Amino acid sequence: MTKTVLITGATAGIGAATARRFAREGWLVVGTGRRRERLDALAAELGEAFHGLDLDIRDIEAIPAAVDSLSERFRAVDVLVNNAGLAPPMQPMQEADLDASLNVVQTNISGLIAITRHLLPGLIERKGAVLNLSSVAATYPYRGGAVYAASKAFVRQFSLDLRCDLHGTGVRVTSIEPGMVETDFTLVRTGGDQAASDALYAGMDPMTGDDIADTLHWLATLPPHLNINTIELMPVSQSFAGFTVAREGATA
Ligand code: 8X3
Repeated sequence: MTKTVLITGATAGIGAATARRFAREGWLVVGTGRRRERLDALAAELGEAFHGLDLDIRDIEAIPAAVDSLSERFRAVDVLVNNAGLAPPMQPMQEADLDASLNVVQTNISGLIAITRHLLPGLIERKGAVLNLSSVAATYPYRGGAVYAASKAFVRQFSLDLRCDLHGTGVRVTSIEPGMVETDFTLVRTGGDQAASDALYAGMDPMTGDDIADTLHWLATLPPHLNINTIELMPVSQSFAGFTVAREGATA
């Protein structure tokens, strides 16, 4: 039987790659996003398998009506991919813009909770799966990442606790925790500075949206008795920097 995946934030990056991957494998794909022209472009590319749903995930009151407006063909969601998310410009908290910080909370946390809550009864009925995009930032702190990293730590812990709530239902939940992936994500994080974004990836070999889409498809098609709780991925060229010490008399 044909299965249905709903992917939030499907208009770019990991979300768009995931929409392509699932459509290619014969799934019905609902992709949510704010940019209608990008949803239309995906629909033109993927054809009847794809339905673009206008939704700003921060608008939590609009979520139930938007999801319930899906036609019968697309309404029976088997797998929810909570991908919509963003990072504010990398700034230490003492200099960060408060609105940009709260925007992250509304998108990465409130929106994710609201759409998950709305879809859970159907996911339980179909013994489906919730695949949540967290980040290595959930585990490894770095300067300028406080709100973003904390939001991703929320996603990781939410995923683990959701497993407890869903115990016995057959619904699977995974926290997917990637490191550096080359997408528009970094362009948002650098405040739209293409040169700064390019510099982050210069001379390394980052993961791609397709790498993460492959992982998501693999998770969605595992045998039903198997749950991957968390999965952490990094490009080989990214690793860990360790602790730092502030010394008297030093400037940084
Ligand atoms: C972002 C991960 O490594 O690019 O989620 O900061 S990293």
